[in-house]
Amino acid sequence: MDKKILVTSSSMPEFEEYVEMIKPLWGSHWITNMGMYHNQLQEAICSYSKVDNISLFVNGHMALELLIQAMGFEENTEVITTPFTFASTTHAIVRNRLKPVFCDIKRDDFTIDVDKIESLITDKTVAILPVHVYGNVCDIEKIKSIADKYNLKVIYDAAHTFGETYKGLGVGAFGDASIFSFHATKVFNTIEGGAVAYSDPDLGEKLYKLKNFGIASEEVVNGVGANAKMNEFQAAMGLCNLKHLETEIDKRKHVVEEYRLKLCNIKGVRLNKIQEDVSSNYSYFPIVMEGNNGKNRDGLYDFLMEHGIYSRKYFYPLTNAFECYKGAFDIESTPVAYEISKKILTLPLYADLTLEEVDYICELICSYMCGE
Ligand code: T4K
Repeated sequence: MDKKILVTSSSMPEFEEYVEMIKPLWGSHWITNMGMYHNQLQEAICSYSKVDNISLFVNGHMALELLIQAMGFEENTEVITTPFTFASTTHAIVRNRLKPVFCDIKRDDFTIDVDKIESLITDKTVAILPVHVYGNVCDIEKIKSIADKYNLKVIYDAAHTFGETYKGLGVGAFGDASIFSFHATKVFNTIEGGAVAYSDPDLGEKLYKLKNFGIASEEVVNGVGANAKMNEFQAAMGLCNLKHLETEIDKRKHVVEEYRLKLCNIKGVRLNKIQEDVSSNYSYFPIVMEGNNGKNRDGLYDFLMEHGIYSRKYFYPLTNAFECYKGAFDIESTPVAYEISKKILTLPLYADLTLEEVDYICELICSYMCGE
């Protein structure tokens, strides 16, 4: 196959559809600061994701960073989280001058191991920040019962989970708040973008001010806010993409089913667990290279790349092993996450990936695993 296949490819509306959508902006000249499309998208996303309230942001990271800030935790207090995630999760905690305390993950769905949370709680713990990694939903009930018992806040990094439901309820409706990412690489994108889903209206007001310089009114600035507003071009992209999201998710479902069918019997390749209570958005397709005959993740990554297939090692290295945190954390405190980070590979997945392309990738995996 001559074509390069990257790990993903942004979903985009037809060019004309987007152009039609942005045309009125040349009339109004109102292109940012909670404009018409921003407000329309906020409402549309609220209803689509089945949550009480949504606050839009310029990207998922700023949504998370400012959400943590809005919680008003005392400096140097502790937040229990996992290191098997994108840089954003850990950086958002550290940039708020809080201390991440790393909990290990489960082997089967890579989410926080709830049985290991309680032993990490100290009198400095203020919150749990679990990640619904790859769209795999954490053990929500157990996390709630621990948080209730110790009076902790729960903030979900739901960056990968937009559009999913858990037991029929919007996945963003759990915990004190959740963040979604609408980055170009996500199931639903606003080019760059993100949102906080929340239920407490006071939190909504704080978020609004934090993303808009702390401005309360034209003459009153009563908070030290940042600037993290979503602009009208992003929101217009979101409104277009939202119309096609169900179709896009359905196409991704077919891609995932084809992968599962073709890879389920390959010795040494383990697939992501299917969660019965979750309506998946099919955002990522991770495989765990358990190894066979000396075949390993890095070998497969290189082999696929030689054939034009650009898989990714999400999430390697673990965030607690990042160079910028050298000496700050004990990597051995999360042995399962460490092991998985060395074995994980996310395969190409996007709505327009053809089943023939999936078959080709699977044949390559098969030939790598079975070859000498
Ligand atoms: N929490 C979690 C758990 C996250 O995974 C993320 C983001 C966040 C929080 C923060 O949300 P944001 O602030 O990003 O909204 C990508 C994404 O940039 C990032 O959003 C995502 N997680 C992370 C897992 O993946 P990179 O550095 O791997 O992206 P990059 O540029 O290498 O792109 C990967 C592939 O995507 C390319 O090979 C092709 C495709 N692509 C990329 C771009 C930029 C497109 O098709 N179109 C594009 O415009 O981080």
